[in-house]
Amino acid sequence: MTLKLYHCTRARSMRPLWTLIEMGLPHELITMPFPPRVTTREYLQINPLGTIPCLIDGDVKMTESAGICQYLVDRYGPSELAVRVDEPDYGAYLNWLHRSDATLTFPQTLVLRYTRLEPEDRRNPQVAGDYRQWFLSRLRSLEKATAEREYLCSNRFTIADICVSYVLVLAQSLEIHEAFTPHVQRYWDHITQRPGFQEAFKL
Ligand SMILES: N[C@@H](CCC(=O)N[C@@H](CS)C(=O)NCC(=O)O)C(=O)O
Repeated sequence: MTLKLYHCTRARSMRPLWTLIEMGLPHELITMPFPPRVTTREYLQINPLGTIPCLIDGDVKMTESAGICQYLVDRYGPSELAVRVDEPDYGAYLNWLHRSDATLTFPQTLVLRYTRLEPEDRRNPQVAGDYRQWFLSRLRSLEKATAEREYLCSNRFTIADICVSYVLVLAQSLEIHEAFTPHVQRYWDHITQRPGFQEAFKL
């Protein structure tokens, strides 16, 4: 059974795509123009939310990017990309996985929506500015973490790095340049040298 991933270039589906590439797992990639809710109406029959990613693995259907990464490493591991329950950083690992989307990507999506996606007359500089600031203050946790270590958990590259680095992909595309504080910038320069990142970034 082939893993099937629905994707839009450089959207949150980049997280599971990068994980699939790092793990060398065979998969079928379906790339759609963004937003699929509008460009690819038939996609709503696969994921009624209209959001990407969507992973299909036999009877399993998943639509949360960090959850899909966790599923892939646990279901198709063992993989060094996962932090095991018996490792000291297991709690930090789960915290970064959830923080990557709930705390760090969420405010960016409001910036995206109110600066670019809405029609001109519905754009809202105040909402965009407030959530830009919200994002930057939440991102201070990453500056602190990367000042102290090369990778976020267990002294190795894991899906926590994949999920959090995607936040920086989005920050770059939204031109939130202040996100790249000194240690975050060094972390980004290092992580983006990975061939897996480069491939997932361009697909
Ligand atoms: N929490 C979900 C959010 C998924 C999501 O909202 N994806 C965005 C793209 S990054 C999307 O599909 N937006 C299109 C839309 O809302 O129509 C995740 O982490 O995968």
